[in-house]
Amino acid sequence: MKYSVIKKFSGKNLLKIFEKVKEDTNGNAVLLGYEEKLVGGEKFYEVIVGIPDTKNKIEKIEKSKDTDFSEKITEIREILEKIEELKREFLYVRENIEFISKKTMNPAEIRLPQEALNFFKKLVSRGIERSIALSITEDIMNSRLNFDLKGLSSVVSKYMIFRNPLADGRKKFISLVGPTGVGKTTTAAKISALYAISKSKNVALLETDRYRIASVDQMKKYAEIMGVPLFVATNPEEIRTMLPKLMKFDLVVVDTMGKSQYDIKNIKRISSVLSEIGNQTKLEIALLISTSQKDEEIVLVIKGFSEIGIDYFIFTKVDETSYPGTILNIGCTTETPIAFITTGQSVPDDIKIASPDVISDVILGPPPLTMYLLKT
Ligand SMILES: Nc1nc2c(ncn2[C@@H]2O[C@H](COP(=O)(O)OP(=O)(O)OP(=O)(O)O)[C@@H](O)[C@H]2O)c(=O)[nH]1
Ligand SMILES: [Mg+2]
Repeated sequence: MKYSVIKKFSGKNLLKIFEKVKEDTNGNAVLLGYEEKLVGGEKFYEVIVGIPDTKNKIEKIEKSKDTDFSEKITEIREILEKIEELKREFLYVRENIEFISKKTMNPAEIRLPQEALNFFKKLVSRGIERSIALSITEDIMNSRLNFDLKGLSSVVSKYMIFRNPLADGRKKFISLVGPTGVGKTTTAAKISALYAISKSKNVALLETDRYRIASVDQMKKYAEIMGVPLFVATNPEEIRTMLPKLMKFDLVVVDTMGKSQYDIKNIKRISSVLSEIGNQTKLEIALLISTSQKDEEIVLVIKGFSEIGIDYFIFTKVDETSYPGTILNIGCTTETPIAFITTGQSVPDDIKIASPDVISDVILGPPPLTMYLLKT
């Protein structure tokens, strides 16, 4: 240690010397030496103290701070690398969990060549039923296609039907029905924007939800943003009166109230409101299905709403599930086509017309967790 000052204190009383040292140096002194002497038969003390060189000390502290800081940065970097590695491992484990947790492989699966087996595993990990995944994999193999997006896209229409309701260019009403909170109001706005913007058609929105004032307000906001007129008619009489005006539009997107698939009484009520429109003009009915629901529950949703007569499905909230294979599983078990998928809360952007490419991309694309991790 360096000292800026080295001082000697002397006296007969050691305690008093130390008090003096403390006073003179503000308690900063460090004892360097001490001597006891006899002068004229009396004890005499000499104390040598040093005042540490604080400037030097500060420099040293600063220096050590610098070293500490760069060491900390290296440490943080190492931790971040570790986190990245853990993320990768976690995603890998997650992808395989679904596969492993299912029953052991059957002989047909075991016979698959390695590349085909990896693709099959990928499909299963994304929620596609094992038997469907096997059939798709074999199809790709037998058609000598690659195990990639293009390969899947080439065979996927064997398993589900696609229909773009906007492609025929006919004047029509499209009504959106489905369980509560599935995304009907938001999707109605998205569809109207899709048609108004891409096809430059006259589009209107019709709100029929009589229970939720919020739905009307929500719709008003969307209609304003997109410059699309909004009509509100909440009972068959009002609809009847309004129909002549509405039938002048190329497309009217009709929002309905959300009802549980088990609430058959109210589903019938929606059906009777919609038949006011269907009796007079072309009406197509889309059932909205939340993609993150279990396949078994979705089957019950379809059953519950079958009373209304469904023309096609819209799978919503695809961005909220790691298992979009559900879309394919449901597509396989019904003759009903799929029209759109919705992929987020943003109106009007987060909607896509369903197609083999779009569905294959969703199935083989990164799961939502990866998307969020990549974003953050
Ligand atoms: N993540 C995600 N959220 C969505 C999507 N579509 C709609 N939502 C959100 O889901 C919530 C409900 O959407 P709404 O459009 O009000 O649903 P609704 O079916 O009209 O609801 P009810 O009228 O109450 O039956 C809102 O917070 C929407 O922003 C989607 O594709 N992805
Ligand atoms: Mg609504």
